[in-house]
Amino acid sequence: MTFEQMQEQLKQDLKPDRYIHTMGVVDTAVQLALHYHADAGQARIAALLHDCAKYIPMEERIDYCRSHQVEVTEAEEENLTLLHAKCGSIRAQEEYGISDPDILHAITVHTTGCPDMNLLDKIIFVADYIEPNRDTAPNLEKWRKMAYEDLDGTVAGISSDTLAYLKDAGRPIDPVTYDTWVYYSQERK
Ligand code: DGI
Ligand code: FE
Ligand code: FE
Repeated sequence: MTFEQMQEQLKQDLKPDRYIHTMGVVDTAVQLALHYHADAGQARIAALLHDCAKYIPMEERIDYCRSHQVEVTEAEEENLTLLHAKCGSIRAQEEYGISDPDILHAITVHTTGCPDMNLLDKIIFVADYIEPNRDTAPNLEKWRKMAYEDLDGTVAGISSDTLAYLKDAGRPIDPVTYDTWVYYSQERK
């Protein structure tokens, strides 16, 4: 499949707002990849497909993972929203013909992050948060600028804001989200 074919298929898969968000992530991820000398082709595809499972019904997500031998954690069982990341990686393989493990990994970890991410993972994690169509998160302007100066610091900042938001909203925290914050904030001391 060409990028344009994937883009066309994705447009059918997502609601208009989600498609607009996705194209913002594509632009931002490519800019970050060029800036940090990562592979812009990989970044473009990972960004395009990162939310491709967003519409899979919550009640189907666990079975979709298990039937593809993908493990579901306790935190994911309790917060099915989180599973759009792992389901997205499966869907990228099955429906978009992606086999590049780097792209699939970046999709898998895009919501919680994880300790010791590779460059592509961090680019997608950060681009998802700072893309130009997002406007409700705190400190957005700060992270948008910092992303081009200190990518690891930006990962730390974004995970810190996400944890604060989750605590405030009384939503359960996936230990991986917490581990990401610990890893990237300690790395900086
Ligand atoms: O899919 P997007 O909306 O573009 O962005 P995303 O994949 O980063 O998902 C964002 C949502 O995921 C946001 O509402 C915060 C939530 N999230 C991230 N980490 C955790 C979490 N939700 C829970 N309950 N627990 C987490 O640890
Ligand atoms: Fe997402
Ligand atoms: Fe997203």
